Formats: sequence, C-alpha cells, structure tokens
Amino acid sequence: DAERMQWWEEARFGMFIHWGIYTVPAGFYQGKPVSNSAEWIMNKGKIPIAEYEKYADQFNPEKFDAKEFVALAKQAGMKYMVITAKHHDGFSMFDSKATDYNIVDATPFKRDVLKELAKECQKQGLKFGFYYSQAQDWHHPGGMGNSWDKTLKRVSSDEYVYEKALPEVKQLLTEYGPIAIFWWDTPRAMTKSVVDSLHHITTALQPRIITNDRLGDDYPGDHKTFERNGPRHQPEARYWELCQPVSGSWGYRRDDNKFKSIPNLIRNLIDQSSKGGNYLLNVSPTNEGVLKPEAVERMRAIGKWMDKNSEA
Ligand code: FUL
Repeated sequence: DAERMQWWEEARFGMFIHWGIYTVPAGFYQGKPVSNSAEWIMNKGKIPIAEYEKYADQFNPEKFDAKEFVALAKQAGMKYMVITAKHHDGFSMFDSKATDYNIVDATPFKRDVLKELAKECQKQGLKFGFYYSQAQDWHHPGGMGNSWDKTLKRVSSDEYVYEKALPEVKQLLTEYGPIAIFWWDTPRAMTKSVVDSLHHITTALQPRIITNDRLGDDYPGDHKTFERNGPRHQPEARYWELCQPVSGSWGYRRDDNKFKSIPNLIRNLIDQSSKGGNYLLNVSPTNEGVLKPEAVERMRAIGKWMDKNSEA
C-alpha cells in the first residue's frame, strides 16, 4: 500500500475541477440567485427534471482547451487532476454508454472532455482521476436525493446502480487510460451488495487506483477527505486531503467573486503539506469552457512562488 500511495503522498497539490451543465444557469434560476454552490442549483431551486435537461441544449463550451488546463495545473505545481465525471445532477460529462444524458449525445458541443483531459494528462505527465457521485443522482428514478420532482416514477436504488452507476464506473475505468484516483461523494444508504460491487469493480479494473473515504461506511478508502476547512490539528489518518474551491462555489456561478487571496492560498498549501496532507484546489470552468482570469492569475502566482522556493 505504501508503495501504491507513494506518488500521492509526494504530490501534495492537485487540481479539482467541477464542471457541468449547471454552468448554464450559473447560479440563477428564474432571474433570482439560488443560494449554495452552483452545482446544487437543481436541488436548491427545485427545478423539474424536464426543465433542467434543457440546460444541456445550451451547453456549448467552445473555448475549452484540455491542453491549456493541464498546462496551467502543471505550471501551478500541481501533480494530479480530479474532474467531475458525474455530479449529483446526474449529467455525465463523458460519452456514457449507459445514458444519452451526457455531453456527447445531449449537447451541441458533442465532445468528450474527459477523454481530452485524460489524453493531455498522459501527454504532459499529470496523474488523472475522476469524481463520481455514486449515490445522489437527481435525474435517475432510482438515484438518491431528488424529492421535488413528483413526475419521477421511483425505482430501487439497486436498479439505478446496475443500470447507470456501475456501467459508467466500468467505462470510466476501462476507456480512459490509467486512472489514478476515484473520488466518491456523499454516501447515502444503499444496499451493501451494490456498494461492494462499486468498490470491487474499481479496484479490480485499476489495481493501483487511490480512493477517498466517501463510498460508504464499510469503505474508509485510501485517504480521508476534508472539505473546505483543513484539520485544526494533525489528523490521525496517515493519508488525507483538503479540498477547497479557489472562490466561493465549487461549480461556476456568475456572481461568485469570493476569490481567496494569493497569500491565503499559498498559506493553505503550506499548512496542509506541513501537516502531511494534500491540497486539492478546485477551479470552475464556465459554460464557455474557460476559467475566470482571477483563477488563472492565482494558479500562475502559486506556480511562481513554487519555482522560487523549490530546492532543485
Ligand atoms: C460535496 C458536494 O455535495 C459538493 O457539491 C462538492 O462536490 C463537494 C466537493 O462535495 O459534498
């Protein structure tokens, strides 16, 4: 295990990317700002599925360039990248074979951005991994978390996992090259057998994969996740990671100007690594497929600081 974890332990710094069709409403529904992080808008705004689906028709991030994202991460001194393959809204950001509700089949953009990033990461030497919302899926009738859309004809969560989550996880682990990380999120009560299946398929298909602690109670994973706030004291866990958005929201919302200052970000990075943890800093591509200049500026500044202070 220590051998498998070695690169991760040495990495210290990674790029988290939250990206989805929620960047079309970008925090606003029916002209009003919806509170909370942008990727939660469907839930917080109680948007019916049929209405939310229409955002896919408008998702056309033509300025997206995988090469630039990977280069920026490298320049910042990051060693790995984790991107949302499917968030709670249920929209798949890759050419999913399990559902047409995905970036290739349901948007005018028609490009598999995960494939583009996977290739670029391999080319430029960055480790690559996926975030996957395995329990919450507000689009599938068996997914957890959608209590507002009364048109949903509920099926069991087992059915959802067999129909969508398992095939998607399998596809992500077989068609995208070496996958360094699988980042589960928001465990909810699912039957033990499907949780076991998700775990087993992941480690069987990519034996060197590193997972976090959010699959379910029986699975502590390889590392402990801290969200937004780092541990106050030295954690007991040997491997842990703080994830934090560079601004206020994980997903892009157009009124989010709460960018953390450059000194603050550098301090956070030092703070986590000096305690033995990793820092997974999140950026939020827009519906055009680019980062706000404030985010780019911050990545570059961290990179400069790294260069100035590296031993070699
Ligand atoms: C959370 C999710 O609900 C948020 O939307 C975000 O993805 C964060 C990293 O994990 O719990």
